[in-house]
Amino acid sequence: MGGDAKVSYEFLNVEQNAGALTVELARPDVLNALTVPMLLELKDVLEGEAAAPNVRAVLLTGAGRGFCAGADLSAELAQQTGDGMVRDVLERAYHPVVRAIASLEKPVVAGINGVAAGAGLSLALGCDYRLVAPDAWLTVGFAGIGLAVDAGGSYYLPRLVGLGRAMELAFSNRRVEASEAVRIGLADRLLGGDFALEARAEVATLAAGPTKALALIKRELRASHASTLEAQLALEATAQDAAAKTHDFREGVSAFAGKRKPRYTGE
Ligand code: T3D
Repeated sequence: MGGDAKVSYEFLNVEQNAGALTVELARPDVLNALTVPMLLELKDVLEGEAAAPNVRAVLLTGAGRGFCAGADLSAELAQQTGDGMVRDVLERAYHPVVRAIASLEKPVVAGINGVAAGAGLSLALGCDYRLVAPDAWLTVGFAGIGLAVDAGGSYYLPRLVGLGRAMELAFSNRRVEASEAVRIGLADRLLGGDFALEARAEVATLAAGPTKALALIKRELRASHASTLEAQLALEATAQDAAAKTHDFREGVSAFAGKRKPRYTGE
């Protein structure tokens, strides 16, 4: 898909503007609750369109008043009572999405436009960072219906907010307002004004950035939690070797010398 275009999937709205791809979860009547077909569509978009070289940053957000209310409780989840059925859904539908977000070599930003609950919050936590609307709120959700945390939430939550706070949020299942979410690291920045517009503008700015360097930064920072200082220094040296060979590095230095704004191409 080149230039400006908008494609409607069955459960997603996917729109590309220059190098920025916006992926909207689109079941607004149920606050974008997740079903297996919807997750498989999301996996296809993340592994297909989003991975294409002409896409340089991705925004994951929700249509309507919610970001995502987690797994669809009305249809699928209630029927998954057989041995291994939930595991199967997680491995088949949720895990590939969580992995695709983590491994995509470009920024993936969550635009939390409204409520984010359960696996909906987990997906947002799996993105590289989170923008949040002032009237959005977040809840870990799972314990509220007698479930353990899934969709990567148990990995990301303690890393983002610390172990004790992760326990408190997951046990209590309480509502976290946008301002508190930013204060405790559950979200990263509150955007006022027209949230949809501002979130898209931020991702457009990322899409005009030095894409290869951003991908290398993503790899470095994502590796850091499971790494030693020595391993991290080695990774930095390898990453910087690669970054220093890019056209965008040469452009960045030349723009600095010329006292002008750099024009990055992602090469
Ligand atoms: O195998 C697997 O899939 C395992 C994976 C599990 C992962 C999980 O995510 S478990 C957690 C599931 N999610 C939840 O427990 C949250 C359920 N939803 C809520 O608690 C509330 O809807 C919210 C707190 C998110 C928002 O409340 P509110 O008052 O703003 O909206 P509402 O009126 O409750 O919801 C609006 C509509 O969306 C409503 O439909 P209606 O009555 O207008 O026809 C509601 O039923 C529907 N809806 C909301 N969440 C879900 C949902 N429908 C299906 N599934 C949902 N999760």
